[in-house]
Formats: sequence, C-alpha cells, structure tokens
Amino acid sequence: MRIDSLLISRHNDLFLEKHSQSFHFLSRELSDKGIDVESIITKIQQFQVAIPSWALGAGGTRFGRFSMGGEPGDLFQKISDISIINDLTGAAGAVSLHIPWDIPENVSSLTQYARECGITFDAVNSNTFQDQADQALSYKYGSLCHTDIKVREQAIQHNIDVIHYGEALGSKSITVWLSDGSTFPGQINFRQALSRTKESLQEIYRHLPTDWRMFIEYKPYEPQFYSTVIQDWGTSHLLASACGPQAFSLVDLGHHLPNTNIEQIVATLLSLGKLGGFHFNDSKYGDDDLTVGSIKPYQLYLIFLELVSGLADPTVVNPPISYMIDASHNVKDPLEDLMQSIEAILICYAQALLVDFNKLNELRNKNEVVLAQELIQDAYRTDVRTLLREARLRKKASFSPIQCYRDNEIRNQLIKERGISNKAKGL
Ligand code: LRH
Ligand code: MN
Repeated sequence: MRIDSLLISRHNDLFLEKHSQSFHFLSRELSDKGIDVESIITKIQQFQVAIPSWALGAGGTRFGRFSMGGEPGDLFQKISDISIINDLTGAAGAVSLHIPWDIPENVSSLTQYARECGITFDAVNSNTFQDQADQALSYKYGSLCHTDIKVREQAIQHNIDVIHYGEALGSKSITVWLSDGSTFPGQINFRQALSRTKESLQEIYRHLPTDWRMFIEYKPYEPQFYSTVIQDWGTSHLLASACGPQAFSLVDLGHHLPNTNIEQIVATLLSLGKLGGFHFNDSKYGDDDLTVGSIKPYQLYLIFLELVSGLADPTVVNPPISYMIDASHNVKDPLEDLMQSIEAILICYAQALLVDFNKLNELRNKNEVVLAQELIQDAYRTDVRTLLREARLRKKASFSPIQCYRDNEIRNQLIKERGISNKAKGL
C-alpha cells in the first residue's frame, strides 16, 4: 500500500496559512541572530534515518505481546510500510534488514519494488544470538567466542552469507551484535573468549568487500546477565581497530549502563574516526527500546551537539555515519512510534544546528561555564518544529505525519488489506 501524494498535499492545505505565519516569524527571529535558516532546512531535508525491518510489527516482552492488526507479513509489505513513513516524513528512505528474520527471497523483484518505493538498503544485521530450525550447532554458549571451533566457523559463515545477501541488495555495511558472554561467574575465560571473538571478527572482515564497512555493536548485558564479551565502546573499538580501517563501532543508545555519558563516547569515537553508526531509541532502565526522545530528549540533543560540532571540525576524519532506529513497540502502532522517533531525531539535529560553536568554544576557553550552558540551552529551548514542517512541505511530505496517518485511517486500511492475524517477523 502506498500513500497517494494528493492525499498528503490536500491534508497539508489545512495548515499552510498558519504555518507560513509561524515560519515567517521564526525565520526572522533566527536570522536576526545571524543563523542561516535556509542551510538548516537543507540539512534537515538531507538527513535520512534507516528503519529496522524487525520493528514494523508489535514488539513484545517475555510477559506478552499485543498485536494491533495489519502487520506486514513479508518483506514487500515491510518495504511498503517504510514507504508510508518515508512519504509522510521525507526522512526514512532506507531499511536495515535482519537476517534470517528477513531473508530476501526474490532479490530482483524486491530491489525493483524498493526502488519504486524510494527505499534503499542500509546495514544488514547478522543473527548468531538465536538457533534457527535448520542449524547444525547451537549458539547457547556463544557464537564467535564459542570454545568449539566448529560453532565459531558456523557463525563466521553466517556473517559471510549475510554480507552476500547485502551485496545483492546494494547494502554497503554489516552490523554485528553478539549476545556472547556468560550468566554466572566462573562460566567463561574472559581473555580467551575475547581473543576468539577477535579472530572470528578478523575472519569475517577478510570477506568484507573493499567498499563495505563492518559495524561492531556493543552491549553491557542481556541476554547474558553476568558478562558480555563486547560489553562497551572500548571493547568494540579495540576489536574494530584489530580488524582494520573498514571496521567501526555502532552506538545503540540503549546499550549503556545507567547515567553513562553517551555524548562523550560519541565525541571520543569521532575523534578516533571510528564512529560507524547509531541505533537510536530511548530507555528508562535497561535496553527498553522505547521511542527516541521519549525519556531523555536532552541527552539526544547533547549527542547531536557532539555530532554537528565533530563533523564540522576539519581535524575529525570520520566516514559518513549510518543513522538507524532500533526500537520495539509494545503499546504503540509501530508506524506512529517510528514517525515519533524520526521527529525527535530531527528536532535534536535542528536544535544542534542552531548553535554557534565558535562562540561556544570561546566561552569554553574562558571557562565561562554559565554562559556556555546558556548558549546550548537557548538552542535546546527553541521550538524548531516549524523548520521541520517547512523542510517536509518543500519535499511534498506531510506537514503533520501522524495526524495525516490518523486522519486517513491508514492502520484501518492496512487491517482491511492484511487482516489482524499477521505477525511480523522480528523482535
Ligand atoms: C540487541 C540489538 C541489536 C539487534 C537486536 C534486534 O539488543 O540492539 O542491534 O540485533 O537488538
Ligand atoms: Mn541495536
């Protein structure tokens, strides 16, 4: 199902007059501060977030899962759902596939359909944290770190297969997240597990096409509850460095112990030129995979301050970053949840673009603590949603994506088309 662009423009007509007043007012206010509003709008329009193929159905926990109906039953329907989000937000032009949850059966018709929908393929994700029905050896005690070379070889081969799937689709990167670790003290030899993991990643790296990148995603715990081999950014970074120049760290916002300064980790990885990508989400306690910006929007803003200032710094040499969402939807309509996440990401990006970093660094060099905070919070307290709306309107996307989605009863149409029993593959 695609959204008719006429439907979007008719819906936008309802808001144009009010919008042009607030846009005119805000543009003048910002230009009076010497801010180049047009360049900010262009940057907002160019910003793209990849949608996880595993988060288009109802998520769930071990305590239960509540479907809302109309879930995508295959990869084509997932691409179609992402095209709905992209047509409404103008910022979701890519999908990140998870293998084997979303093995592309018919590559040529899938890539053609994706092209028609304006969707490209971002990083592909391997999965050696679950046993598949047809799998010879179990990953119960790990995969790339396993004590049995046979299990490690099986896991390495899976990652190589995932790269081949990605190549066929035009993807240029693979994300490796390992649940490998231990649940009880004494269970594993930390040093040997780490070195086996390094050797296995280096073997996968040898199969990486020259124009590809490998993202190593870290996580402190879950499903292991005592130790995780790739537990933090430092371990991810030493493994990426051990692999080579095409290996980078991936920052999943939910993969940090409480009160971790994630924006400092981002600044550090940028200064090392080893920041590969993000899995955006939010959390209150653990890896809750909640809507981006729903719990700690200020932290997200501080992360974008480091991204905008870091990427503008000529001394920072870091390749283009993959921005992806990794969330799970237990109580919200996945498409609405993802559109809220995209809005939160773009708001923090736009606010960070308002900051005069030369002025900020001047204040920092003078240890003007109060004025430095005033400067960054002035931008954070600026309502930039009018700029996002203007950026969308100019792209023929929706003035108000969720309202347009609701007012046109898209979910009901999906339920009519697909029924209520479909269960989308994924988390
Ligand atoms: C692990 C993780 C990883 C994915 C999975 C779906 O918690 O963040 O990125 O493979 O979620
Ligand atoms: Mn993740």
